[in-house]
Amino acid sequence: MDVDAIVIGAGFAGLRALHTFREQGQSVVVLEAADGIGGVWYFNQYPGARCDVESFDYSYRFSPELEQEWRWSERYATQPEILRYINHVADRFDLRRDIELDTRVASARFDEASSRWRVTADDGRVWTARRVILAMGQLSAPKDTTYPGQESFAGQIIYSARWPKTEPDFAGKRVAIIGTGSSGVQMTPVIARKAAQLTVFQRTANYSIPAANAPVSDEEDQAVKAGYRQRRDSARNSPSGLGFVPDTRSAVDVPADEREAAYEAAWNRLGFGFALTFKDILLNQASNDTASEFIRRKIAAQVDDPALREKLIPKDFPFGTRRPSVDSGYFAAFNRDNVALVDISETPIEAFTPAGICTGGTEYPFDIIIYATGFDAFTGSLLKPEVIGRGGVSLREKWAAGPVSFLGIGVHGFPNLFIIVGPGSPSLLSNVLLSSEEQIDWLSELFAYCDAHGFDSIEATEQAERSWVAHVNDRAQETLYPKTPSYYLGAEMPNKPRVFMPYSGGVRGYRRILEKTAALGYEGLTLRMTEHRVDA
Ligand code: N01
Repeated sequence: MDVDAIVIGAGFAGLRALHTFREQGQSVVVLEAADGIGGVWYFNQYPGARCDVESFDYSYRFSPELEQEWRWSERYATQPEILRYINHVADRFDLRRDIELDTRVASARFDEASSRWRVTADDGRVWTARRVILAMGQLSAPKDTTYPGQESFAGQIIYSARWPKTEPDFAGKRVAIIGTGSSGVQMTPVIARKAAQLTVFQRTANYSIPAANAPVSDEEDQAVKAGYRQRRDSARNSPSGLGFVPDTRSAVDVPADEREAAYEAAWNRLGFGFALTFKDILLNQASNDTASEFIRRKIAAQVDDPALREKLIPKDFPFGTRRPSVDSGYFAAFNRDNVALVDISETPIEAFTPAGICTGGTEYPFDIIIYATGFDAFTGSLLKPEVIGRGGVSLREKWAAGPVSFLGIGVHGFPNLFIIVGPGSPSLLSNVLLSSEEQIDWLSELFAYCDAHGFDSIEATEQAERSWVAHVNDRAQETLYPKTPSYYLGAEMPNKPRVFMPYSGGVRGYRRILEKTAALGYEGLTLRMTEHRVDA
């Protein structure tokens, strides 16, 4: 089958790309490995899963009618509600007819003679297209963590990002959770209420801010819908796409009592936006210390047992330099009689046994063990299929020392291949849904421009790619992020290049660069037509 554009991935970004490019008159097919749409929101069906960006902001902005129709029930939507929303969008915009489910892409190969991409599924089916859009997500390749002896364990082993369709029955069960990132933090209080006994295996204590979740009242719903355009504009013009604009002062220039009051207000309402209480929390160590110290005190106040409290307080890294969590009762869950913590930084997991897990010479018996150990972030999903560009060079080879791109969107040597919210773009340092819509809107204008001018090839120049990578690195060096090993830097996987991957210059700054690029006739891209080339 030959189409104008093949989109890989039917999550939020892939569906938006399908809708927008189809409206433009392109023929589009979306290839999706799963048997349902929704991407990460389809797979991560663990108990307690919910978004930690507010529902009104973590939703599509492209259709004012959709905005007015949809009624969010809670400030932070649960996974089932988000999946219902995604399915509603697919039906409302008649998207399903162009989505191929159960279709895992094995390879995408650029054919230089025809200037077309040839995409092959793992069952041998083939599609060809002028353009390929990679919309596979940044956190959709789960880490396949294993421990010695795992196959001997007699109970059930579950990976949080491949949650079973049949909900496990936790009643009366002894449950282990390994990992205390956002997934572990979200499921802990919920499973604690259901299971007979829950043991959390923590390697690194993380900062977490209360979600301050609440039902959305009719009054709030009406107020947001009356001013939705302004809300969207505020989000687009805020650093992270969440709508929060920081106090323009340095945290250390503010009198201590005023700073404390500002943190208290942010703690009680802002969730993820806490990091934006002052402009330099992620830029200046002394400012960050004030925020980190405040959060440590808040965590301490939630945990009754002094020894446990000590273990749960993050100590060795500045707040926000690893992705903080947003929780609904995580720390308080450890005050329950049926919840225990094992600090595996002190006593690493040695092995699984038929009965459970062995650490520090002690065997802990379990019926269910849950891995919440995260993902091969940013590049894991993009490098799973074999993507071969000009001259037979693969994306894996090209990115062997870390991902390089122009604007996070295009890669030199890979004409007409475009990445949505990939490394080199604000992606995981932003409201990802907003960032993906921003890029898709920009791409649709680029496609219209090229079609109008007869350009059939779009490719990042080598020089533009080099400059962009340098710029991404320069911006990162202005921040505290590089101080801490995190998945932003590739530290979550052994042998992964240590390169800071997301763009830390903010969604507004990034959008201005996109706009400037377009205004300059897509400077940095080689736009080519069959007979002659135009180097912009
Ligand atoms: O994964 P993580 P996650 N043995 O990488 C530990 C998004 N998200 O699935 O830090 C034992 O954050 C690891 O320890 P350490 C969000 O962007 C969003 O929780 O490597 N432990 C860490 O504690 C989030 O940041 C939402 O020392 C091992 C944990 O497992 C991202 O997804 C909800 C281990 C992994 O934490 C990923 O979150 C959920 C091992 N071998 C997720 N390997 C919402 O929007 C790793 N760990 C709500």
